[in-house]
Amino acid sequence: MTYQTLPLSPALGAEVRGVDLTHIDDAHAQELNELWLKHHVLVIRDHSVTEDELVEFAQSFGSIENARKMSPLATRPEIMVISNIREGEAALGALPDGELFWHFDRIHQKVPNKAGVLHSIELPSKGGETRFSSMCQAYEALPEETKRKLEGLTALNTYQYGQTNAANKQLTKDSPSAVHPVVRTIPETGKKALYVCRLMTDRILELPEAESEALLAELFDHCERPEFIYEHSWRLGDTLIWDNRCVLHARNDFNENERRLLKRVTVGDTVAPIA
Ligand SMILES: O=C(O)CCC(=O)C(=O)O
Ligand SMILES: [Fe+2]
Repeated sequence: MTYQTLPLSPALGAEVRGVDLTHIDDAHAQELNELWLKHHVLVIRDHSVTEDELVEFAQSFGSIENARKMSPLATRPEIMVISNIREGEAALGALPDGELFWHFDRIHQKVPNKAGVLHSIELPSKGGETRFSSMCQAYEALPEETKRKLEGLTALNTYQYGQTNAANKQLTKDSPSAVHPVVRTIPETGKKALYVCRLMTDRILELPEAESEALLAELFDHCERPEFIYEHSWRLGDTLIWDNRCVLHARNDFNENERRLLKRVTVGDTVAPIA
C-alpha cells in the first residue's frame, strides 16, 4: 500500500494522503480503485490540478462521458462546470444555485454513470457543502421484512435538466426517464444498495399508486438518515470521487452573491444496474 487513509465518517468516505494526482501509474490506479470500492467516497486535499490532469485522474476509474453542454469556463468537452458564475443573467455552469436534493447522477438514463469526480476552484465563505449518503449502509439497516418487500421491485426515474428539488418538477413528454431495480447489486463487491432518490424517483411500478407513494416516502426518509451521511466541507484544491452506483449526494444552500466553481468529470459505466 502506497497511500495512507483517514476515515471521514463512520458510514463512508476516506481522505487519501500521499497521492500525486499528476502521476497515477497502473499500480496507483489499482490501489485507488480498491480504496474507492471500500470507502465509496475518496478525498484528496490541497492539490490543484489542470483540466487535463483531472481528466487523466478520472480515467483511472473508467471511461469518461462528456458533459451535456460545454461551458465557456471549460477547455475540454469532458469537463462539466458546476458553478453560479454568470455573464449577465446567464449562468456559465450547470446546477448554479442553492440547495440540491438527494440524487444519483443520471439515474434517469439506461446506463447511469459509475462515478463522479469533483475538483474545487472557487468557494463561498460558508455553505455549499456536498453531502454523501451510503446506500449500502441504508440497505443493510432496513428491517428484514422491508428487504423482502423490495425484492424484484423496479422504479421509474425521471429528470428535467436543471431541476434541483422534487416539488417543482415540471416534466414534459420528452423528459428522459429510465426504469431500474429499487435495490441494486454492485458487481465487484456483491453488496446491495438502495437505488431510489427524492429528486428523481417517481413511482414503484409493481405497486398501486398510493402504496408506491407511501413506500417511497418511507425509503427517502430512511436514505437521508444522519448515520449514513458524510458531509464534505470544501476547501480549495480538493478532489473528490464518489461511487454514483451506491452513494446518494445532495448540496447545502449557499449565498448566491458569492462565487462557487467546481469542475466535474463523469466516469461512465459499462452495464445497466442489476438487481
Ligand atoms: O455542487 C455540488 O456540490 C454537487 C453538484 C452535483 O450534484 C454534481 O456535480 O453531480
Ligand atoms: Fe449530482
